[in-house]
Amino acid sequence: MQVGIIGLPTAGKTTLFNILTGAQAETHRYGAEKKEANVGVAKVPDSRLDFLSSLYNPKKTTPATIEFVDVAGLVPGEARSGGFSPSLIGALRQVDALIHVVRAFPDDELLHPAGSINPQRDTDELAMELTFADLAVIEKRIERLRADVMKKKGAEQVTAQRELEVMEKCNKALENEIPLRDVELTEDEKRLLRGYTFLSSKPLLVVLNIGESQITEPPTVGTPSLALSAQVESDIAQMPEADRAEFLEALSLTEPARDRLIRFAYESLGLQSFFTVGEDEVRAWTITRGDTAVVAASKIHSDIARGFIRAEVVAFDTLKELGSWNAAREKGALRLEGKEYVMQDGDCVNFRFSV
Ligand SMILES: Nc1nc2c(ncn2[C@@H]2O[C@H](COP(=O)(O)OP(=O)(O)O)[C@@H](O)[C@H]2O)c(=O)[nH]1
Ligand SMILES: [Mg+2]
Repeated sequence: MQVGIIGLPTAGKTTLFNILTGAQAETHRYGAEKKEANVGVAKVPDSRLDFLSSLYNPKKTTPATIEFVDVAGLVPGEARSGGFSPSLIGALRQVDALIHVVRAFPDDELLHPAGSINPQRDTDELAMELTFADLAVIEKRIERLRADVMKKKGAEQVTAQRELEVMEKCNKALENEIPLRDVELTEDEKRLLRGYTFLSSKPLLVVLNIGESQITEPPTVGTPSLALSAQVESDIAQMPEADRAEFLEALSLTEPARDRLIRFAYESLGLQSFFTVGEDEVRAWTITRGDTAVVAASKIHSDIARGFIRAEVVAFDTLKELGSWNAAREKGALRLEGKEYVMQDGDCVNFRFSV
């Protein structure tokens, strides 16, 4: 799973990327932003995993992870002159979700590329650029499909006709500035769109990068957003653990934003975790909401999915309450589930399989 971090130069993307991944990629203050992307991995914080680890004391504890890509190269106003650059679009198509970093912090010595600080404008413009990029693809596709509907016969014609209808529905939404993620689609329609990588259909989180003075009263933009000060968060991350509490309190912050942001990204991607436990390893595994037990098994090993017999499942809260796997078994809290069982967030699982 990969989350792209995008936004205008000086928004604080690379600063945020470093906080999330613990990397030390170069931020910039003067001159142009470098064009290469930074890629790094963040561990998904999960107090449940911490608890299980304290319960089992395993040799190894492995958290779920998300990959973040700091995608540079956004130039303001590009949409109006024909869209994102092809290389930027290519990079954005690869990711599963987007974090848009919007600059709200003032700094007279750090020139905003549009000449002024205006978070609402920057938020709206990026949303529009995503919409334009999708419109360009859809308009071309519609032309093609119309021709196919005229030319083709039988089943092929029916298929083309169906796809054309979905495309026209999407086209209409985009023309009304509705991103594709907000368009209601039937399962059939979703299937027809699966091969496309529309940018406005990806989950999008707006992060407002605020100045220290704005922490108590952050500005808002019309869409759901998370306000944090990348500078402050970066200072916290570099500070000895012992000094953090006092520093947070002095700024009226309850916790670093890092963990909250990673969890938010995880959830907005529709992801959830299941756990495997034991003395060797306690581990969180990533699945998508709605995944079945056999899909979960395949994340661990294809053999486990192939030879799947039953999954022994106990909810995290139950395991925590009862204190051990054996206690759960004795109390009858351990369920035996089949391949088609729909996994719940926080399930602790032991797969029985034979190969
Ligand atoms: N005052 C202030 N400066 C920041 C903040 N976040 C980033 N910066 C500074 O803004 C400049 C650009 O940051 P960078 O992360 O390179 O932005 P990018 O161009 O979006 O990757 C750097 O000099 C950062 O130190 C912030 O929250 N407050
Ligand atoms: Mg950068």
